[in-house]
Amino acid sequence: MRIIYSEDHRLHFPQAELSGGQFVTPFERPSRVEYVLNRLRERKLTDICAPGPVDMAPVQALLDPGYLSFLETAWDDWKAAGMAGEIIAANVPARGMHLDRIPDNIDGKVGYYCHASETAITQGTWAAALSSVASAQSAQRHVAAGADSAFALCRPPGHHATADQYGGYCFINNAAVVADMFRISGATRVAILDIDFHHGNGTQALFYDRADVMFASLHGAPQDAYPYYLGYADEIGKGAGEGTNLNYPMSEGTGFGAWAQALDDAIAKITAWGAEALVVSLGVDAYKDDPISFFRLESDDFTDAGRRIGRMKLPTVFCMEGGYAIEAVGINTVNVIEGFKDA
Ligand code: SP5
Ligand code: ZN
Repeated sequence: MRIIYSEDHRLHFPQAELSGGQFVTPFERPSRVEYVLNRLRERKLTDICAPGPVDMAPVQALLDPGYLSFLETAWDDWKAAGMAGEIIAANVPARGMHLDRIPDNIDGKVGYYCHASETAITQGTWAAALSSVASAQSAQRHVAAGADSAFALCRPPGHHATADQYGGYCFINNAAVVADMFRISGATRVAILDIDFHHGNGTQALFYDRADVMFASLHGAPQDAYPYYLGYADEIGKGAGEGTNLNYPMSEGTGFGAWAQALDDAIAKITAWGAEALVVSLGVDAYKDDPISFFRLESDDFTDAGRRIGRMKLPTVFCMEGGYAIEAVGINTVNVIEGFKDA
């Protein structure tokens, strides 16, 4: 399987994540990619390439132009305003306030375009986010040109990013851009299967009213897990998109038995719907030792999951999302890929 990643992911490495009222080294850190690459090489998966340049047209077609220009200049604007540290949102438009009037002040803008203040922006964040979506796009082009599958080792991840908000370590929704590119390049129906521990709120929001992209997510129940305010089972899509959004919220301690049942149900529905291409939001934070999650998958379970996904026999692009049990991230991610290949 072709694997695509950019060294420019390193340009995004804030010093701080706001966690439990303290600033800690971000869970989402550059070494995650190293562990995946090392494991890929160990397992002789060595078709590893850098992406071509980012193609902004599909990104601009899907996302809000004001949001993209905010991200592009946020660091310079922040510094020009005399801010000493990294960009952290300290204010958000809350209940009863204007949700549609964008402040001129950079501190106000940051809050407007952010939905989770754990995520900091730093000098290289925009360049890294572009390199991440460039990897996803190269993977999509590889599959659209006839390959069975490709793995975009995206960093930063994407599935929490909406058309106009960042958060949850995500800035540009890589998987969503890939799905939309499959549509643009001729697929009638595209499915996104999100197996990251966290609900893919950004992806859901981007396609909620669309009938051409089905979104299915397995995740920690929103009552107890980030992103908290979305991801309930009764969110089924709206308008033309009614019936094409599938949420599988699960409780603390969920192991592979219940998780795999949800996976099989999602796979059956995607298959019955008639998807022509598949995008997998590949997070491995459902792992039992993940430091910020509460499912109990074992490393071997990821191989099993990959095999189930592979049996769909759809053209497939994997986009890396989360997974923070650092040493195991490589093993678990590559297990999914190997299971998929062996199906
Ligand atoms: C892509 C992805 O997996 N994003 C996840 C974002 C999670 N953000 C909330 C993190 C909450 C961390 N809580 C720390 C608990 C430490 N025991
Ligand atoms: Zn996650």
